Amino acid sequence: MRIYSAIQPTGCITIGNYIGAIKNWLALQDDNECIFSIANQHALTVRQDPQEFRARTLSFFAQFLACGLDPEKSVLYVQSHVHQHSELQWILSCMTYIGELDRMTQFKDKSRKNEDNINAGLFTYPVLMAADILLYKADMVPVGKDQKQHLELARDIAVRFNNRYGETFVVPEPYIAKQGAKITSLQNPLEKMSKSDKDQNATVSIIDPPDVIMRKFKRAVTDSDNRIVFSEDKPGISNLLSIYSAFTGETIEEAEKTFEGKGYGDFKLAVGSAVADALLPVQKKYEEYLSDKAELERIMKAGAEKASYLAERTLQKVKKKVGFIVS
Ligand code: ATP
Ligand code: LTN
Repeated sequence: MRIYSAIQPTGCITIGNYIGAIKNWLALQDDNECIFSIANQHALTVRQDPQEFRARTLSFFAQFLACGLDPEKSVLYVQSHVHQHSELQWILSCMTYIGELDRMTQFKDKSRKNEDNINAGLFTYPVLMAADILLYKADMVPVGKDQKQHLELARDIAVRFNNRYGETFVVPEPYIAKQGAKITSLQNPLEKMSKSDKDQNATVSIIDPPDVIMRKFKRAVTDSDNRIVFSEDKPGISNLLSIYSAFTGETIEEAEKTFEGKGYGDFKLAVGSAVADALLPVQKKYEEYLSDKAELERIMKAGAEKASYLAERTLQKVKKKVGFIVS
């Protein structure tokens, strides 16, 4: 199967992104044709300092590799290196209705959070995402729950195009893991853990040093009683159990047993050290990759070449179908 997914280079890669996205990607890359990108054009919908933005893109790419995404198995690239995304986005935006974009909850959320910068890119963001996916004829798109609505729109656009111009696009299926699809903030367990959260204690980055990870878990918000069980009325504890389970491989039920009779304090420390231990080898590799920028850029460029080749084939077909003169 052809798999496509992407992550925006904003903030830092959190354990939410790791559990909800990267961990699933790693499991898929052995038996599928995978394409993963750093969606830096999407990230431009919020203001970016150019120097920081460039450095963060490079850092994200190094983190991809450090997590175990393998350029020999998967196509790994940076979105802006493949111009076909923007070209297809224009064509698809002429087939997307304003009413459809207006219903997107992420647009509403992000508009509320960036009242001084509600730009057109924020509004048409899902069309660019549809272009990303459809360019590569992806069968399946592994994402967290928050992206489900965008994916449904991508499917609608694909079907609409195929109906109007004849079979062109593969209609992609979402792949949302049952567990860990929504890791929540350590400070507000009712909200998703978000890369761009300004509260440093709300998120854990995969490159946070062990002492910082421990401190953040110690401060994590829990609930009033003292039972460590997974349930809807205990969002803080349930979130910590999900994180623990994702990093140790224990099921939620096993983890509940492990912590039976223990207090919240001990539990939070145990979750913190499970996360810190699991991330240590990733952090070591990250430093290695980042210390050789030339090699990093070489891998990036090779990925972009592979991606461009695939993207161009689809784009040529689309251009012909809509009636552009192609050479
Ligand atoms: P931002 O805060 O900048 O919007 P984000 O943390 O939501 O960023 P994205 O770049 O939008 O991260 O998402 C990358 C991938 O990680 C997507 O597949 C998304 O669904 C997944 N993801 C993001 N946050 C979580 C989370 N808290 N739990 C599980 N999966 C998540
Ligand atoms: N919008 C996504 C990131 C993203 C993406 C994609 C995910 C951009 N293009 C294509 C899957 C497929 C996000 O914010 N998580």
